[in-house]
Amino acid sequence: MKYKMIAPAVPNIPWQDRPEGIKGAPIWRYSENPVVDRNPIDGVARIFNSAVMPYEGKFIGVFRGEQTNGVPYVYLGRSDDALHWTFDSEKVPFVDEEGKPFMPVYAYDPRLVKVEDTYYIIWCGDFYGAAIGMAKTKDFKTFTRIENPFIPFNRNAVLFPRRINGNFVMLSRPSDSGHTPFGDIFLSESPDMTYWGRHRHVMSAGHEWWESVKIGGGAAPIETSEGWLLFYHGVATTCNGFVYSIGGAILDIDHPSVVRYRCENFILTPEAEYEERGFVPNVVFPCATLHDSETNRIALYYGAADSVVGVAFCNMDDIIDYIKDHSVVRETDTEIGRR
Ligand code: BMA
Repeated sequence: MKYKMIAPAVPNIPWQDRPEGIKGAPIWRYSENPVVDRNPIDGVARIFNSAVMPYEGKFIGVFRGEQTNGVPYVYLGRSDDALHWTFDSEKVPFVDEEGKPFMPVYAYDPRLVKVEDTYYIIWCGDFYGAAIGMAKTKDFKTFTRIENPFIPFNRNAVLFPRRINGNFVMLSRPSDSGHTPFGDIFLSESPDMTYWGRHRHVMSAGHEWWESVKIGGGAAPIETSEGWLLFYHGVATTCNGFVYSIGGAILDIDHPSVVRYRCENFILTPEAEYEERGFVPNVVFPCATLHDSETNRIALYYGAADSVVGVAFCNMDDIIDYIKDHSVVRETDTEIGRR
């Protein structure tokens, strides 16, 4: 292996070898995609943009379930192989610090990140406007809401999997109240998961045409010997609406507001039928990876067409090389991001 992945070994992550004839970025779709299909549970029409994690030798995840009344919520799912999932029929029962029910008005695009001994769920919800909601759990039985980190409007928040320079670190995308036609990725720090500050700009939309409208943090960054490997989403506009693709960047390990490498090409763009066609066509939206530091294998989980969940595989060394070989960084990437 060329580069080091600084993460636990998870030898049972799903995997398929690279097929012949891959063009562009060295990443390939699971041949049995989608792994979660429509109408997965009673009362839920579609599960997509969702995040999974290794847990007790198996896998667990938080899933965006679009209810049949149209309201999105977070549902818990479990799997032995991270490909076949069973879901709780009830929404995740969030409580407040006193243990009383405290359900978000709605919750979508959940991320799931373990920092130290706690699992954090981060979503976009209503805080008198779209903003970031958060909860923590240690046992996936009690889910305690913690303070909303940011005032509206904000979306696409994801935590780094460890403290950096003593603080928790979160990426997010300040936005507006609608289908935001702009947006850069920022970073904020917190000593305690309550107070967030030392905000820094990380990277701008608009570098390349495929990400010309807005970008947003995707999967939790993976710690590597080359820096933090980030899969994010980038949005282009067309005469028929937005197109969501997946991009790749490598952030500085100690100062992650500094972008070391940023791939000028998308890593994955809607091509498969289930990505091009669906409730919202032409969307691939990354929310999590499973990764194994013994083999440097990565399984990337993404929502497809706001309808289903897909998995794509890549080898970390190859994807880092591809990002480096096609890297274009500008001043807004390489500066510390403070004005
Ligand atoms: C964004 C979010 C995502 C969704 C995407 C495409 O604004 O709502 O959940 O996948 O739009 O519809």
